[in-house]
Amino acid sequence: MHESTAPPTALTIAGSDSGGSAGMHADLRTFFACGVHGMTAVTAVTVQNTVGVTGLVEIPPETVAAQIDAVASDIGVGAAKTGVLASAATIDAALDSCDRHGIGRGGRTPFVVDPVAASRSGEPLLRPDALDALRRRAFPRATLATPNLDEVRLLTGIDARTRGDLLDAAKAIHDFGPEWVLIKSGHLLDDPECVDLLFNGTESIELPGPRYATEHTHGAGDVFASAITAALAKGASVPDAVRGGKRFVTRSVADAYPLGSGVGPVSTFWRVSPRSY
Ligand code: PXL
Repeated sequence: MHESTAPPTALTIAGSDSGGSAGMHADLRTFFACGVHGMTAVTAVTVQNTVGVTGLVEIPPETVAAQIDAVASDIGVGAAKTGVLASAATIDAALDSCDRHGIGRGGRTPFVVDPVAASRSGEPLLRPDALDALRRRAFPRATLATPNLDEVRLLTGIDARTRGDLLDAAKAIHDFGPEWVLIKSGHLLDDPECVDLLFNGTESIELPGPRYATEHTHGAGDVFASAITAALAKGASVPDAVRGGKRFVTRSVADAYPLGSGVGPVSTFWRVSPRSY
């Protein structure tokens, strides 16, 4: 009998998008494209298409924790990330489980906290009480926090509008306790480039990249954080994982495609089946 070797594994603690563009759907596609076995702890089910989110049902916090317990105790988690965490109760339950299994700072497993707060079309995906729980529970355990500029504003009150503001944003998020912070500058629409900033309290690394004129960027932040998580699951250092993730998401934005009558997704096809559809 032929026995093959298992690939590295990664877990996303995130919500689903019925339209297939963002959330755990984007995360799983990215894990697959990066050669990593993806697993999920689903936190919320959204009713969603390319136009917007019309419903959100939260999964009970104990079920979120049970999903993490189930995969961590049997399969093992090479690296983990978060997406939509829905509520303070879900964050507490998920972080309790992560603590039990050594996921996050102080444990064996790298942990990327992507503090998703709203949908691409602006609908809230987090209860207001969850912001404090992110600051109190999730960031102190994060190997890497990956906020965009809207999330920086919600979490810190800092309204970053230029490249020069990114370090202040990174310092303010770093004060909540993550080892590294990646400020994603995709929302700086006046900037001709898309330069993200990685910071660990002493070292700051600028990550230059092109900015593409596409409106189809749904799921870009999820794909970026997932590509980083996949690289961490393979044993990369945080700066190398972030550089690789930036290359992955940049190419995904370059190949973004229209879908429905609203905002289409960034593409993960290019890595696995270029031009075959
Ligand atoms: O892209 C952020 C995101 C994450 N997770 C879910 C979403 C969205 C954006 O719409 O719906 C479930």
